[in-house]
Amino acid sequence: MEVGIVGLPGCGKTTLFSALTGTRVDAYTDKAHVGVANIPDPRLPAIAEHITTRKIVPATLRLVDLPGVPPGGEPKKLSALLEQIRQVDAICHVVRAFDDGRGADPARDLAAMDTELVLADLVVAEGAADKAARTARTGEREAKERVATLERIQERLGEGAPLRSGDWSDRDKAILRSYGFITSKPVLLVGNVAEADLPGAAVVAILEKGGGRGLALCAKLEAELAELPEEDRASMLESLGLAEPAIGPLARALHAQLGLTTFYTAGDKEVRAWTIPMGATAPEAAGAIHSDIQRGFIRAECFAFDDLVSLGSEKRIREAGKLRSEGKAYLMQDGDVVHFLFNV
Ligand SMILES: Nc1nc2c(ncn2[C@@H]2O[C@H](COP(=O)(O)OP(=O)(O)O)[C@@H](O)[C@H]2O)c(=O)[nH]1
Ligand SMILES: [Mg+2]
Repeated sequence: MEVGIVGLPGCGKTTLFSALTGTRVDAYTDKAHVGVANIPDPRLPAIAEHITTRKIVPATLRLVDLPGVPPGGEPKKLSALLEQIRQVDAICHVVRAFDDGRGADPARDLAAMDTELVLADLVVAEGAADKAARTARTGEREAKERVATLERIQERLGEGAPLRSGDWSDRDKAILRSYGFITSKPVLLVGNVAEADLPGAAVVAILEKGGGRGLALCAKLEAELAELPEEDRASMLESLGLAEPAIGPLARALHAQLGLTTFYTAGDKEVRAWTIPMGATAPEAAGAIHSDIQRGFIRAECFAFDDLVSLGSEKRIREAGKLRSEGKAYLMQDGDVVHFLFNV
């Protein structure tokens, strides 16, 4: 899963990327930066309280800090950017809501960037519609349906509306996916507010006006937080009235939009969180760890995180009959703690 950070130049993408991934990057290049952010998860230390372990390993989020292109900027740079956005699974759309000396107009900036993305999809939709219309003339049923859907897609885009909103059937959605439209990707709208404007509810309301999910943060503050030693972070957060660094709500919102869930492995070597699609089977979850474990899957020994907390140890879980042995068809549940048995 890869999340692209998208937004106009100067909105704070690189600042946010550095803060979330803990990498230092030269803020003023127009190359994409790729990095990994650790997803904080209170269930990890809670598991380690009951299962003695040497190391805690959080799940991660892959982030790509994409270059910003000004509206009406160089077409070559814009098409290179659009190509990169097509590769990511979800978009984190950063909108400047702090005054950088030019004032701030998050609604305008959001619309400006969205317009570029809508236009890019419109070009793809037009090409696809022409092609589908030619195939439909040969009487192919599937192509006729495609033409009808592509007409509706063009209509929406023509009105300037992104494809993620709108009433699409499962068939339509399959067609949308097959063309990799940018505006049908899951998106999180991130308002980058001044520290004084935190928690930023007003900006979130502005961003969510056109539909979609919003979140406010202050990238500069997040960067400062990331530089602080762990033990000083809590007091700084508290003094700002914040419950946690922005990576928490950001990762949770992206997971919800991408339909992702978390399971755990726990042993004396490490307690670790893993990210999988909701509804993944036990062998698919095993594949998130290693393809060999998926291929050689025998069964999964598994219990619920909540049972570990209420019963207090693996031994008591076993005694209470809460340790389950699950086969290939088992659908993973959020918070499962799993030990996979496999052949190589
Ligand atoms: N006041 C303030 N300045 C910020 C914030 N985030 C970024 N900046 C500044 O805005 C400028 C552009 O930031 P940068 O992260 O390079 O933006 P990018 O072009 O979107 O990658 C830099 O001078 C940052 O220090 C913020 O939350 N508050
Ligand atoms: Mg940048």
